[in-house]
Amino acid sequence: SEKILEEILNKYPAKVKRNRKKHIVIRDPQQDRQEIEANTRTIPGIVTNRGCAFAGCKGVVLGPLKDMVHIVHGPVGCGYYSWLTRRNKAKTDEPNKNFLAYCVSTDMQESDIVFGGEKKLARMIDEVVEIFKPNGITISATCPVGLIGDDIQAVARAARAKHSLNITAYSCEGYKGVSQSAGHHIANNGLMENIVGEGQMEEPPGRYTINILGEYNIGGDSWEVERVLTDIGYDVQAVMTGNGSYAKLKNAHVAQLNLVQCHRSINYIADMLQIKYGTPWLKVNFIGIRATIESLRNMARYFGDESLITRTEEVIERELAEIEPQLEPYRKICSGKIAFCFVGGSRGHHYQGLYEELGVTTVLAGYEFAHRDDYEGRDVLPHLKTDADSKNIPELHVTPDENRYRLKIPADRLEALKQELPLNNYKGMISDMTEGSIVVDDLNHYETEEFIKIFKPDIFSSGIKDKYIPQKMGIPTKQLHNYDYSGPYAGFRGAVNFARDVAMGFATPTWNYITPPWKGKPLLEGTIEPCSA
Ligand code: CFM
Ligand code: HCA
Repeated sequence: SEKILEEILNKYPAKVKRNRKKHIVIRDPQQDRQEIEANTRTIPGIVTNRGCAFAGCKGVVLGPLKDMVHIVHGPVGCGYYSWLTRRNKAKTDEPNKNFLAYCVSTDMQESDIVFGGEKKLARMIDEVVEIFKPNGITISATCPVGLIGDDIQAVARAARAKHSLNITAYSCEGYKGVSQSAGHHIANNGLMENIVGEGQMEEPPGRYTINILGEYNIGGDSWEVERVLTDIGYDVQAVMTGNGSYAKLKNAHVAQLNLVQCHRSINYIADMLQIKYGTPWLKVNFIGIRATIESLRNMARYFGDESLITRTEEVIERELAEIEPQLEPYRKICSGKIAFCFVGGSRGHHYQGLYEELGVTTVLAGYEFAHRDDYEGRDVLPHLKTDADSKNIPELHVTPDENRYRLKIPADRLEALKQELPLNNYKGMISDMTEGSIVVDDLNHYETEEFIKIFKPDIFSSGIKDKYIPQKMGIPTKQLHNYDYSGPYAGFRGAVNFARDVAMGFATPTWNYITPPWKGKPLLEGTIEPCSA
């Protein structure tokens, strides 16, 4: 495969080849550690799937908080782009306090760019407070805001004092980083600084109170996870941020354990909650049956209570009895197939286990914008160098809260558990991949086509931006961002939905009928005449 890879890369100019080579790894389990380059600038014009810092901040992390109004300060297109396209679902808890269906933008015009948009933004905040009476407001900056120097932080401070409401601004201009990952970090800092801990609760509401971090309720995933957790006996205080709310998030400090589903988008808050309130975090994965079972067992071991451990096993047994017969027919259709699994910053890893349970082997996987720790594991963190691009994003340094910092379990028990459970740890994607499989960071259009020609996958899972390339090559696709309007895919019942949808992709005869138009009829016709001159 080294040779084939060389052939693919040889089509590039030398400098591009040197760059891209560092972003591609052929898995070799004999090697202790395999390095990959990640979180660096995309080569201009190479056509990849990445988004911007605004998308990561407003679209991903802040947007799902349903009882806040999220103002997009900028041209209206940025507002439209982040208007529920991600399918982060929400149910209303308080009457008239779910604003997710709205797209609220200052709709900057040329005159605002020339003369400044601060006044317009301030007027809009007044209007939003008057019309919606939300529990809070976020303001997210788009590229022009930073370019013209609108001081959205000052506008937010003034509005906060005027309305006595949690109104905060996020300087997440699209260009702030090399991808949406920068926006996650900016949003994490802001939520930690302005919302978490604002609540008055001092004690956890239940015996086993947890937060779920990095779960965005795409297609209803967090509802399926919460159904099982609540049944076992957990109290879910806050979900960050799927179906989430300011009302719940402000008391997230009371949890005794934080679960981390998507490490990439929320690891900053996970670490800060540990430092400030003493709450450890556990890396979980509720995608896939085995991963779900392991996560549930690890949670029960953390709390260490015999009755919780027994209840966990009862629920697992009951759920398996329900889903196993449903999965059987789908497994028959899926077994022996091969997949590509390329998603943003965590699903490229998480879905491999679920595919495997259906008998589908992942031969190529990667992330659009994850960092080296999401590939190589957190052990790599001390070796990461901060470059000019990462220096753009301020680090927020928190300290232990004088009144609220508590050891949730005795320190020696925590240390012992760290040897057994992924507590404050994530081991990344690469170590889970099989020999000879390909790991690609920031995959592009050209490489997509080349890898498809080599591996001829039976299914290509990624997003809206690249799904048409394989489809035109006659290969079924599965969007693993928005789930193609289906879901939930998480937890036990979600696995059945996924199996059904993927099996449907394999079973449909559609793909055999695809003949590209140029194979039927030439797109260009003509004759070559001798040159008369
Ligand atoms: Fe985390 Fe996400 Fe993902 Fe992500 Fe995203 Fe997403 Fe994603 Mo699209 S937070 S990194 S920035 S799991 S929006 S819900 S699907 S790219 S793999
Ligand atoms: C984003 C959001 C996105 C895009 C999905 C896609 C999502 O990156 O801004 O490219 O198909 O999940 O909605 O990742």
